[in-house]
Amino acid sequence: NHKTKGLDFDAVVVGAGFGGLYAVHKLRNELGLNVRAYDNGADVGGTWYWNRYPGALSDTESFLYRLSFDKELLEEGDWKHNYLTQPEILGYMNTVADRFDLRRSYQFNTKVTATHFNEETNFWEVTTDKGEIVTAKFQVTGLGLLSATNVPKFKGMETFKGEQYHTARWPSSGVDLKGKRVGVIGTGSTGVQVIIAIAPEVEHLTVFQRTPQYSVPIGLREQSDADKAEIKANYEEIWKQAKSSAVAFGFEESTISAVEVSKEEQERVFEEAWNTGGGFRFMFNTFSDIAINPEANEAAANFIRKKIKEIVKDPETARKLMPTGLYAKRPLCDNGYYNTYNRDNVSLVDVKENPIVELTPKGVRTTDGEYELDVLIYATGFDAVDGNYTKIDMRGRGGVTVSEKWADGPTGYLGMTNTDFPNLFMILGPNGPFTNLPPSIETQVEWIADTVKYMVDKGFSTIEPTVEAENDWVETCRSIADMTLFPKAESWIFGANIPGKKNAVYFYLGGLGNYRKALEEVGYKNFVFDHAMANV
Ligand code: FAD
Ligand code: NA7
Repeated sequence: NHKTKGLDFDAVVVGAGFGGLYAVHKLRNELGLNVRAYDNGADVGGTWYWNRYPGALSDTESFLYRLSFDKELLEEGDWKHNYLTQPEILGYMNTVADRFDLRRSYQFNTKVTATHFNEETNFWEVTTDKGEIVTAKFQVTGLGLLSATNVPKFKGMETFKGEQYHTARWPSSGVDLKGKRVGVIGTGSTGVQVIIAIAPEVEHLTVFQRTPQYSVPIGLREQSDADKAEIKANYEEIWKQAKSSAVAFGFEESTISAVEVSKEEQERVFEEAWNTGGGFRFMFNTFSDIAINPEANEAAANFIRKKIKEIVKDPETARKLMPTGLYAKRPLCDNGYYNTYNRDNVSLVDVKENPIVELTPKGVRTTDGEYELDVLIYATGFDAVDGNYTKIDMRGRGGVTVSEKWADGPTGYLGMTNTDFPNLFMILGPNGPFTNLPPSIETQVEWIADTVKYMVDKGFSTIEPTVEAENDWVETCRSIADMTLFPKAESWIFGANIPGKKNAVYFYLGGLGNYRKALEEVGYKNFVFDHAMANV
């Protein structure tokens, strides 16, 4: 009913993860818009469609790794443990898709390859790898922030005679690892999970570690029906608290400085958090300054190093596993990682000490020898945040490409919009919140839907932020990041994990509560509507 001449759809939505699915629901079911959606996967799920590797588990607790907008959906939610396995989350995404009848708007197995803003019509022209071109007034991208895979380029990769898989491209038919010699490159969140899961199954597991990580127990346990009923009875409060907190992981961030309490008290608090489980909990629920004050950070780091030394029996392996740098990456948690190295069939290769030289037909050659393998697993992470954007030939005003626009690092006003790219709404775009993600995704999709409705009601053709507002927001993100220790640790949070990638501020580290306040306070005052007409 909003169809204009030459306009195929009111909105195109890209992505069928939490973000894309909720966007289709809001725009199509609530606003009554004509929506076309795409995903290059064969079905819904996004992250949880692709990441089928053994051991894949959420590190957000089950009760909070879901959408909150629908009371019945929350009420019907079910889970076994306090964390969710990949099949459980994928099952949940399917429930969401069925409940809101979302699949009928999607074309699956279809990649958006190009999208150009036409300044004469004010429409986006969206091209797919199936050769289709459609026009839409609004474009909502839920391309995923940990979605574009990072596969390092080793010499001789194509000569390896065994099988090679990236964890986020794990075949849905599974991979038979029984009795095989398996190598894993990477010891981030994913590597840690896959290592624990496959160690008991394989004949021998060789872990190629470049940088050791701090990891704490996840605290995996079953949740009784009574526990779940209590959570459900308190959901309103729970979501209110999460959305006004910083990291939205379901606890209050601590306000006590680690350096202002005694060593004994530090130890007690860390021990308690270690026993409770959870990476974000360990970093943010224990003390207020672990991610801020080097001394507090060192106290937490020392505690974890001490645990590694206690758990790992072989002193040389323990030494290699002990990180020496700051505890300032996304805080990991695991279900028995360090203990896995006490198994006879698991060995650790430090590829910082002995770098990988090449892949050979038989396996991996490092500077200290050749490791023969049947299967090599890349747990090497993602080209995070902008990785899927720069893969699309995306052009805004004046034909500027997104790669040109983001030459100094990707930017997004409020994490969602961009000057030069009118009517483009990014879900989890650059400079958005760093949290348990579903509540941030919901916050953004709700803002996007409200904004679209506002435009439709007022009859506006275009919206874009002002240059000043975008620059100020990027500056705000930079200054908040600089108050923390995170920029000093090399990780995907600042683009430091990809060779040649711009080291920039990719997130708003001010917390979800403050982010939501910022959205409320800003209103539309930093946006320009119908820019072209204003300039006539
Ligand atoms: P995604 O779920 O990544 O979906 C994006 C979709 O867009 C993908 O299907 C992709 O193929 C598609 N797409 C991209 N580009 C194109 C294109 N050009 N054309 C067509 N389709 C395209 N977050 C947490 O908060 N807690 C956790 O415990 C947690 N665990 C995680 C574990 C793993 C292993 C990974 C990889 C991520 C985890 N995350 C976690 C982050 C997770 O990505 C988000 O929580 C959330 O799933 C993101 O949803 P999304 O809809 O924004 O993107
Ligand atoms: P991460 O956290 O980026 O971890 C990737 C791992 O792969 C990390 O240990 C890297 O070592 C290692 N890596 C990457 N490239 C290489 C090369 N070339 N050689 C050796 N080792 C390499 O990705 P994850 O998938 O584990 O987690 C990402 C997020 O997704 C996570 O926070 C969850 O939210 C889900 P490095 O540390 O760079 O030395």
